[in-house]
Amino acid sequence: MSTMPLSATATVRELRARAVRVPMPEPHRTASGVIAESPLVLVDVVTSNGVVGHGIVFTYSTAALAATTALVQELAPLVVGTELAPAERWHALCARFRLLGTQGLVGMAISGIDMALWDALARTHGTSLVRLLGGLERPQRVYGAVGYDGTAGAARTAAAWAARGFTGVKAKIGYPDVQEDLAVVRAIREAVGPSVAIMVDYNQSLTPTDAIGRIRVLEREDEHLGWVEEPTLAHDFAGHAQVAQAVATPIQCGENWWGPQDMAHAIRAAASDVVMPDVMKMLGVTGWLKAATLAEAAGLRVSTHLWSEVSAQLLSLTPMAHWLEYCDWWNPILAAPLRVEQGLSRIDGVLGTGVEWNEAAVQRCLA
Ligand code: SMN
Ligand code: MG
Repeated sequence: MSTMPLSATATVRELRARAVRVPMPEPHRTASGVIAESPLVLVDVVTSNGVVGHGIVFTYSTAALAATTALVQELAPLVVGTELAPAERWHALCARFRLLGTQGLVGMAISGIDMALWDALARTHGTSLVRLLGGLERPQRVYGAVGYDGTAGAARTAAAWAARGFTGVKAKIGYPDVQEDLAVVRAIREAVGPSVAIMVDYNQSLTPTDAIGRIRVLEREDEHLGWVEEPTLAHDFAGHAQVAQAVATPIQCGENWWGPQDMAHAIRAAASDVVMPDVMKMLGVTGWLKAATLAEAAGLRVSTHLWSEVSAQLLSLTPMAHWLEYCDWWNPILAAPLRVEQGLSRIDGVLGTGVEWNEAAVQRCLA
């Protein structure tokens, strides 16, 4: 493919949405439920100069897959025929849904479209998203996920990440007793050695009071956890602030905040010491960039959630970049999954957001 700009301007000719169910080799367990497969809406925008941009919507539950796919498709009349201008389209789509609201499926549909539009724009200019936005490819530290799999399972997974050169791991905890949380952290430390960062994720499973009690027990240990994630309900900003005030370990939130406005409210409430906005729930690339600006102004370090390919581009552009969450669940349907070398993301030479389908695999996973 030529790297010459095809044309400075283009219009959107077509919007397509397809539902796939991508199996996971192993289910991912958390204190708040199990993910055994990835229900995804694959969004394609085709431009007037023949460029195709791609976006991914993750519906978490298969129950939401058909409805979200239909919703993306229903938005076609608001996108097809417009100039390829993602930020402009984002504002138009958000304004169109002011009365219904942009949380939930509507926001997810807007996100998928927004990601596909940015991807198409970067590809139209023959470059990557980060370069389109004026940045450079900065390698980011990545961490690997460790499921709610007990001490032996957690230690095994953590050791595998460390053996691959990852310098951080994040474990799901929130076991029936805090002593089990502690045992998992100890087992992971034993398995990864002294220099790998350990983060933990309660996935909203505790009350603020229980969270303070548990984190204090974890802090009695000679172990400095990188962060404690979502100890209580994601939208209990006051509860999170109470926990953050009471403990020394940084509190991490963001994956469940809907759009930059939620981010602003959470920051105002001092709900989180570090933040990890999710590119889908932030309403796409456009929303995520606004969120990162809010974090920068508030002096908060920024990590990402899932969407490794797009997120590696976005963190590259973020001066407060902290950690990139590595997620390989969607690799089976990607033509070129994110490259990680010696624990760092590598995006040099990537076109657009880097999301491109392995079409044969997509065909096998169609829902
Ligand atoms: C998470 C993400 C996606 C599904 C389940 C759990 C998680 C994370 O909380 O931090 O990656
Ligand atoms: Mg989490």
